[in-house]
Parts: sequence; C-alpha cells; structure tokens
Amino acid sequence: MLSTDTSATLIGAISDLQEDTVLALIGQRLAAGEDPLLIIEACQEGMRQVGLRYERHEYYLAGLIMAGEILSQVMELLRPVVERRVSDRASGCILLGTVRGDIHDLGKNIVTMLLSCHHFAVHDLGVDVSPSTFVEQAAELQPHVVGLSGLLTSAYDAMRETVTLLRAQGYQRPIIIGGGQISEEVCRYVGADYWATDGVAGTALCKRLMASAQ
Ligand code: B12
Repeated sequence: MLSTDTSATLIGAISDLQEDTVLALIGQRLAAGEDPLLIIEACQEGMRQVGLRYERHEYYLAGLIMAGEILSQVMELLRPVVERRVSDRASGCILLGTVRGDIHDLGKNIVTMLLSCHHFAVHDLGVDVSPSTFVEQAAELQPHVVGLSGLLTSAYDAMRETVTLLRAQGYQRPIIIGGGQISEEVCRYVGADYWATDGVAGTALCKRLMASAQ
C-alpha cells in the first residue's frame, strides 16, 4: 500500500511540475514493490491539483502541457509493471475514444492499458472523435461496451449527441462515460448507462458487465 506520506510527496511533486523528482519517486516506489494502481491514483490527484492551479492562474497552458508530458513518462514506467501484475482473464470488445472537441487522452490511454491488461480487445479511436465515427465503428465491431472519454465541460454535449446517435442507429449495449469531472448528473444529461471517474473502477465495471452478459 502506498503510504500517506509517499502519496502526498508524489502528489506535491506533480503539482509543482518537478519532473525529475516525480520520476525518481516512482522509480523508488516501484523498486519497493508498491502497487502501480495506487501510484496511478496519486498521479491523477496530482494532475487534478495542476488543473486547480491553472484555474487560479498560477499556471498557464504551458503548465498543463508540462504536466501532460510528465504523466506520459510516468505511464511508460508503470505500463510494464501493470502488465505483469494483472493475472485474471476477461474477454470482450470495448470501443473507446475521446469525444469530439476534446483532445485529453492521458486518462483514456490509462483505461485502454488497464482493459488490455485484463485481455479485453480495445479499439481506441483516439481523440476528437465525432459521433458519426463512433456509430460507424460500433456498427462494424459490435462492441460489448462503448466508452466515451471527456474532460471538458463542453464535451458533455458531444457525449450526449454520440449516445443519442448510437441509440438511434440501434446500438443497445452499455455505454459508459468517463473523465475526472463526470458525475451522476452528467451521466443523466448525456443519457449514458454508467459513469466512472477512474480507470480502475471503469475496468471493474466492464468486467462486471461482461460477467452479467454471459
Ligand atoms: C494535462 C491537461 C491538459 C493537456 C492534455 C494532454 C493529453 N495528452 O491528454 C493539454 C495541455 C493538451 C490540455 C489542454 C486543454 N485543457 Co486541460 N487539463 C489537463 C489536466 C491538468 C490533467 C488531465 C489529465 O491527464 N489527468 C490525469 C488522468 C489520469 O485523469 P483523467 O483524465 O481524469 O482520467 C482518469 C479517469 O477520469 C478515467 N477515465 C477517463 N476517461 C475515461 C473513459 C472511460 C470509458 C472510463 C471508464 C474511465 C475514464 O480513468 C482515467 C484513469 O484513472 C486537467 C486537470 C484535471 N482535473 O484533470 C486539465 C483540464 C481538463 N483542462 C482544462 C482546460 C480548460 C484545457 C484547455 C481548454 C486549455 C486551453 N486554454 O487551451 C485545453 C483544451 C484542449 C481540448 N480541446 O481538449 C480544464 C477543463 C475545464 C472544464 N471544465 O472544461 C481542466 C479541468 C483544468 C482546470 N481545472 O481548469 N489539458
């Protein structure tokens, strides 16, 4: 388990955009055998704090870009460890993408990694994906679950449009929306079936949905 102190130090280093410190701390934690999923959780909180500092005008766009680059490097360190740790097998096809107008993809990429580690076949459509692309791909792949990612408030309308179009075109299986700011209220507005604000919970949800579909 990641100790509260370790977690706070890591969160603080991400919040302060101290790239070298972040990478060194993660190297130490992995060497000590700590759970990579708990490290991801701490990183997500660190990124949330970067966002808050951006809102307070302590950081500008360059700060968000820098934070994104730090997290990308962190994920390179964590990926092989997560892959080694996951031993159970799930099966199912998940169609995933960041919705139109939104280019945030670090969280979506974590979800893709976690689902792939659990042996789901993940078709990741990338970022800024239009509702019609989701519909075309859903018709072709017949996924068991469609996952829509979005971090911007303005993404909710694109999510809603995507869900409406998917349903109008006959896609009846579960649709999950995810992103740090998603809530039950947003889920209702969008018309999705489920929502998640972290990748571990989202992956567990996909596993439950697959189990209940069998
Ligand atoms: C890094 C960052 C960027 C980077 C993104 C780099 C990249 N390749 O993704 C860059 C610099 C590109 C960027 C740009 C912008 N950003 Co930005 N960004 C962030 C920041 C700091 C971190 C995002 C992140 O990576 N978090 C870490 C990951 C691990 O967490 P996550 O994304 O939430 O993902 C997890 C869960 O949500 C979940 N999940 C995610 N998707 C899905 C999908 C499914 C199906 C499931 C099950 C789960 C799931 O699992 C993930 C893993 O646990 C956030 C702050 C925040 N609070 O998140 C702002 C933030 C999202 N950005 C913001 C803004 C304003 C912008 C810009 C408009 C800034 C500008 N002036 O240009 C642009 C918009 C560009 C666009 N059109 O999309 C605002 C949005 C405010 C709002 N309410 O709309 C935020 C909230 C900052 C803030 N507090 O003001 N940004």
